[in-house]
Amino acid sequence: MATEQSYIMIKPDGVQRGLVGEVIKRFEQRGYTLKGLKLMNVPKDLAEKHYQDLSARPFFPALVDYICSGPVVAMVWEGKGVVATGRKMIGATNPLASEPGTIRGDFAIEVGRNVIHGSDSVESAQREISLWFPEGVAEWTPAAKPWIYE
Ligand code: IDP
Ligand code: MG
Repeated sequence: MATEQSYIMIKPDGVQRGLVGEVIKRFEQRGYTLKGLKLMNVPKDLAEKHYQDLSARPFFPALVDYICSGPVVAMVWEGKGVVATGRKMIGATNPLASEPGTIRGDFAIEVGRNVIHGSDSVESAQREISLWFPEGVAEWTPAAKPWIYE
């Protein structure tokens, strides 16, 4: 199995609204493996680095303020196809365009309060994981692995 990882982050609105357990439940139940997890307040420079590709966009200052407005839950999830599948589970950037059944489609309305982040490619995931987890992540193999992968 490829050890593909994705950086998944519950944004401050998701934490404030009590959606931490719901999000974790969905990734766990799909069969993905939690490799890193922490609740943290986000320093402004970290938010700016995370969203550096969007720095020229008019909504960038509001986006940074949003991410720094309360604690986030930073996570690393691992498993086959977790980057692309994680994006599908999260739904479209604009929650009004997110399908019901996705996290944003079930729990959000506005793009500036869309509950969750997920890496958009394996390369982005590697960059984001080293940014948010410079200390590294946990090493373990779930006992259920042979019941999830053939
Ligand atoms: P993504 O989170 O679905 O990958 P990106 O285009 O990478 O979407 O944008 C990052 C985040 O910036 C979005 O999740 C959303 O919170 C915010 N954002 C994106 N577009 C807009 C916008 O047009 N107005 C306000 N916020 C936006
Ligand atoms: Mg993105």
